[in-house]
Amino acid sequence: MAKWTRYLVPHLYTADPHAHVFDGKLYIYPSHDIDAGIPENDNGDHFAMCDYHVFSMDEIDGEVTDHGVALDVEDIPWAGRQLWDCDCACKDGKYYLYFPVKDQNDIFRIGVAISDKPEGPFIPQEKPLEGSYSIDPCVFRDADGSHYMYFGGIWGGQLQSYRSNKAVEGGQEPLDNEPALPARVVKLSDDMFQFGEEPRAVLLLDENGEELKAGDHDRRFFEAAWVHEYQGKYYFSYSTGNTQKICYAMGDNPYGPFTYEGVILTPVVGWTTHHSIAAFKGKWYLFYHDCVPSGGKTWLRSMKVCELEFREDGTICTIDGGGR
Ligand code: FUB
Repeated sequence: MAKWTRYLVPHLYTADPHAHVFDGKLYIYPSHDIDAGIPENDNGDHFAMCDYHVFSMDEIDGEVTDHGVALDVEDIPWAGRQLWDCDCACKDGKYYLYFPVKDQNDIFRIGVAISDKPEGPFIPQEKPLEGSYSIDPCVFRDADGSHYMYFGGIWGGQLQSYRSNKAVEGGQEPLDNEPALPARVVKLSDDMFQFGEEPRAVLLLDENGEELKAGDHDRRFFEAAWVHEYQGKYYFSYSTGNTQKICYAMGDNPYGPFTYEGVILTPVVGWTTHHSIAAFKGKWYLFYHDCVPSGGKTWLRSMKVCELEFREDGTICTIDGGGR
């Protein structure tokens, strides 16, 4: 187990916690899990979330404030069902909440909602971002002020249904010896409401410079992209899905390619694993979730935090998730 871990919210089930520091305060943007009574399946239908709450903290071990409902699926004009992992970015005093939800044809798209405050409430745009697809947006602000969105997730996240940013009929995962499906990265437009370019593949390379293969379930990308920068290097971290690891790869710029480095978090109790990494008041933290408080119900997760340690060479010390 990690040296110090803390469950953050006892009164709601929360997952996929994406943490950011805005004006010296830590804000967390998680999914809000509910028990919708839908049987578990590989499509993730049982993750039937309907709204988001935003949380904030002045100290990592201090009180966690629940700011209430920040966005409700009922208020998104184009939405159908399933509000999955969201993320927030700040530009010029405005806050942009990016979220995936299935549209009325049951296709995941990524939407954006805006607020003057980091905790919302957020007002959604009339339509999803043009050309968006799949799930799990995370937004990284580079030192020059550009914002990059990383997104994608296979199986229930529908990424296997796209090639070169176009939907393909009957899309499947590649064969085991073919390159794995990549996450996508795209620079956002200056106004933050659209993609500023065509999304590109996030290439994950092995130690020989070869792309990770689809059959390499212990290392290939599945979902839950996150990017942070540390000492001039860009770290792309992600979930391996069915093998339940949070792994990371390192690169020299926000587009990659990224070379696989190792495991940040071993399996947790539950099925999904999803995280974020943020520095707050001089220390680095891993935010993640597990299903211990719900007694192992995979669709009722609880977010938590622990300290993250870097070695001198910039590699990350592995944290024991306590599962499997
Ligand atoms: O919370 C719903 C989905 O489960 C997320 O979008 C995935 O990353 C997984 O955590």
